[in-house]
Amino acid sequence: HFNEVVHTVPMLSLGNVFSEQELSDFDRRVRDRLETQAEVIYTAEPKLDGLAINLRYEAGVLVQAATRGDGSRGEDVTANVRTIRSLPLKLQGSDWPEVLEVRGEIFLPRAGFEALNERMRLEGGKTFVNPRNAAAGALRQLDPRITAERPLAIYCYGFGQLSGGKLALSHSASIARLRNWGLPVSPEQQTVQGVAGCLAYYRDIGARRDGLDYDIDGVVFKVNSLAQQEALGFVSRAPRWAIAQKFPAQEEITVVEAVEFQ
Ligand code: D41
Repeated sequence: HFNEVVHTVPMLSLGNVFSEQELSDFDRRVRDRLETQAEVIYTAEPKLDGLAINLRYEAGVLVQAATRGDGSRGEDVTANVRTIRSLPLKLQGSDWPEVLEVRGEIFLPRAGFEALNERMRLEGGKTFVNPRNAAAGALRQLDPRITAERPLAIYCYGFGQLSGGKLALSHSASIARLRNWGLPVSPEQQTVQGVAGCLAYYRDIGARRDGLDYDIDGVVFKVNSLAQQEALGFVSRAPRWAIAQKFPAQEEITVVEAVEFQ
């Protein structure tokens, strides 16, 4: 029911680590490839548990929004994404490139999720298991009026096609330009120094996780210098300059009450 969109620049995936040792190994590989002993500057941000999207602005106007799909082809969900209140249909200012593709994560804040499930219960409908499923359902509605009733949000964190080349010399400065154009970016994004800075950030966000108004499943670190990003390049479909450090899976004890054989 949705038209296919071929991504002009493929949407990459993100490598994962699950321990301090693996993060340290990642940082070591980065410094070996860059042939530097100096500490690398990284950007750090929460890893939102949502849906990756590509937004295409032409002459400052949102003309297309496509899901990540398999990274090469996604689905055209423009009409639904246009209902996201915090997302500008027209960028502020005038210094944006003619073609600006921005990548981000669409998510449903916890408060909106609770309100939506409450409404679903009252209407006698099905409730959603978690905010991510509810966000995915909202994005796949054929009637954008239904999507508009679900309070979706988005934070932008990356780039696709850009006419006229890069926006700045660093990732953090590029993100700052998005913020100036009115695009929503994570207020939790910071630059940190070396693996020690990454681990301190991971612990701080981990401690504050339950107080955030959205679900996260880890943190993402990106080499801040775009020159260093270019020197590092990619392996298969993932950049060598970025990594997600995941939180341990949340475990609960439960009781098996019955087993029904069929
Ligand atoms: O919050 C996220 N889920 C997130 C996903 C993030 N903060 N940054 C990301 N950065 C990238 C690159 C480094 C490729 C620009 C990502 C993703 N990718 C990503 N999301 C889904 C697949 C890849």
